[in-house]
Amino acid sequence: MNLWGKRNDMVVHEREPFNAEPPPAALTGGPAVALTSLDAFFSRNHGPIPDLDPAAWRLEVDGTVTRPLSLSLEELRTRFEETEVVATLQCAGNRRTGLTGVRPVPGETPWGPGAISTARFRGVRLADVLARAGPAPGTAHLAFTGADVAPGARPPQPYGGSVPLEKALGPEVLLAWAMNDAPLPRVHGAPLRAVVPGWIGARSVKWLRRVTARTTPSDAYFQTTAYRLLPADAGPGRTGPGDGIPLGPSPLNCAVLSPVDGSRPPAGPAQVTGYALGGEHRTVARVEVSADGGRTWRPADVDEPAGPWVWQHWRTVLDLPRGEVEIVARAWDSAGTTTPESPAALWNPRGYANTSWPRVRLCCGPG
Ligand SMILES: Nc1nc2c(c(=O)[nH]1)N[C@H]1C(S)=C(S)[C@@H](COP(=O)(O)O)O[C@H]1N2
Ligand SMILES: [Mo]
Repeated sequence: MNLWGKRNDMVVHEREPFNAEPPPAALTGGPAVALTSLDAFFSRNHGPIPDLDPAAWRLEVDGTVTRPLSLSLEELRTRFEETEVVATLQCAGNRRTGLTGVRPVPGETPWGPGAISTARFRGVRLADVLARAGPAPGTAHLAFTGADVAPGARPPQPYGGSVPLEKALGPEVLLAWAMNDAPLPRVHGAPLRAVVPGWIGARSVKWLRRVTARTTPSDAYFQTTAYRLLPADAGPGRTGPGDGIPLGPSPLNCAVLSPVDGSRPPAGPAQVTGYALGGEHRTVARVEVSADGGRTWRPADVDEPAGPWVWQHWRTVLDLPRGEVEIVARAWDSAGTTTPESPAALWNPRGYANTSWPRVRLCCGPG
């Protein structure tokens, strides 16, 4: 069916809004291949995909600035220095199914380990655009507003979110019009999207219309209410604007890509592969894998990071016994932080930030 130019074997959780993740095998690539092809890159949407005319489109830069700007694509391309960043985007809901195994998470997409992908983005630095507009004293946040309207937001509204000024000024934060050397696909935000490496995907706003300098974070539902980590016991009636912890930087995470959960490989030596993503400003320093549910561990070979904002693939060979086998993985980052074992300890009402040890259950037949 090739929805939105994606490969046929995407796991489509929802068609409208379109929410789809690639099968694990599509994220493996060859050794040391960090980039995800455009037809496999996951897609997370909250409303209908806009169809914007690039010739008529303009970016407004407003709010607490001394010179508000209105820029065409051509002006963005010619008046600012072009640059690139290779970035892994990860949805805050990646690996949510590990939490729904503890307790249901009603109303949220049941993402497996594929709500994460990596691309080379090309565009201009947000910091350069902001410098041209001249942020007024007191500016502390930059809010992004997209052209899509999210019917599930309360009230329905354009998708939006913000990042603090100190993050927005980082040279890695781009306004991007190209992805893997191709024009930004419509489903990924054409003609222009924000790319905020190291932060949850929700802050990389697509179909960008407006960048607003503010003294406070964005008022958008997706900043005030969604994408916040609520206490485990917060009932639906007790979750209003401002509740919980607003999610920003992505935490250390790790997943198994092969073998696939529920498969029946032959017993004997098997290649086990996966990815890990360090937290912001950190790399993955160690990954260990177990074939006996976590009693004994083997170190995996971890790829060198292809850049400071990029996931790292890992692999090892484990000897799989016959019968029921549980493969488990855990990771450490360059600051010595490690991933927590228990999904029960991480469960939260919206099912965000599952960083617990991934578990893959297999039934291994005769070799
Ligand atoms: N305008 C707009 N931007 C958006 C979204 C959206 O629904 N609308 N979804 C966000 C979320 S939650 C994620 S995880 C990423 C996904 O980016 P992708 O679809 O390019 O993979 O886009 C973010 N930017
Ligand atoms: Mo997301």
